[in-house]
Amino acid sequence: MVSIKTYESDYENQWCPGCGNFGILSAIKDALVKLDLTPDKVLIISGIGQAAKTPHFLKCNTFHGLHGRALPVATGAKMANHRLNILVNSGDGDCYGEGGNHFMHAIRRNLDITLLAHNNKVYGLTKGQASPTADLGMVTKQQQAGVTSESFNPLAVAISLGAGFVARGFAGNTEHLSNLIQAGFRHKGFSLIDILQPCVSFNSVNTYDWYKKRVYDLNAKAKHRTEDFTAAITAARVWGDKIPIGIFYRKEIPTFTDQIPALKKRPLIAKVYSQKRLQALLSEQ
Ligand SMILES: Cc1ncc(C[n+]2csc(CCOP(=O)(O)OP(=O)(O)O)c2C)c(N)n1
Ligand code: SF4
Repeated sequence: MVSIKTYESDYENQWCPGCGNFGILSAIKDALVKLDLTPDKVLIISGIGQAAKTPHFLKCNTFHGLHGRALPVATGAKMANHRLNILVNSGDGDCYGEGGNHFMHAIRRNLDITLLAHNNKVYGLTKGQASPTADLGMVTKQQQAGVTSESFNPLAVAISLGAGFVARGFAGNTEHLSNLIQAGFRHKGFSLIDILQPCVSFNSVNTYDWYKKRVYDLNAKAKHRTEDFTAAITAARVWGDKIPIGIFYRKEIPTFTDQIPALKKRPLIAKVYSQKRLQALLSEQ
């Protein structure tokens, strides 16, 4: 039987005490246990950054890649074995900055994976420079006169690109976040969960208290219809005194691997191939 212990690794964790990543890690473990997934069926992939260290702390199949390149790795892994449940852990810089191009194309392809973007609005590992999601005017050690560019809105971008599952969680509400992760895993196709993650060392604005005063569950009342594209975009643009969390948009669309005939019978890794025929093909060149 799968339990939290099943997923516990013995790597030393050096995240700052109080970092929002701890809440995210707990929610991931809780979700994997509730989904009753054994570690052999799960692959966790990341790029570079504090968020990207998450796979070290989970005992299952893991891959720690290059900065911004978790999604291309996930694409290759899903092609090789489309039966794997793939979770990508990325920072806001890693995912929306360095990896922005891959973010766009993973959505467009509708790769069947769940992406958790730990959004602390800064580059945590490199000591707090503003990231693409930092709000206009935010002061950091590097942006002493305040951020001058508009904040990148990952939810609105994902919805407008046609992503089939778009949600926002909060690291300070692990039960709600675990439910979102479970729903993301169950969704067949690309699921994005952007997670409000306090960075206690380099972001003194978006703290636990700041979020706790503002977040509300978008799905608590039946008013928000997750199949309504316009309502989803409208909700994704709400930011300030009130910040919605929950599922913004949901739609089933054909996945990337489901449309590839060669993957219908079995995963590529289980395919028997003839070395002789391969040699013959290569020698034709
Ligand atoms: C191509 C490349 N550029 C820059 C770096 C340096 N670098 C390492 S971590 C990092 C920031 C990570 O920030 P983010 O993705 O927001 O994650 P966090 O640490 O906040 O979780 C940077 C710029 C790198 N490793 N590779
Ligand atoms: S620097 Fe920020 S993101 Fe990194 S471990 Fe510390 S609190 Fe977490």
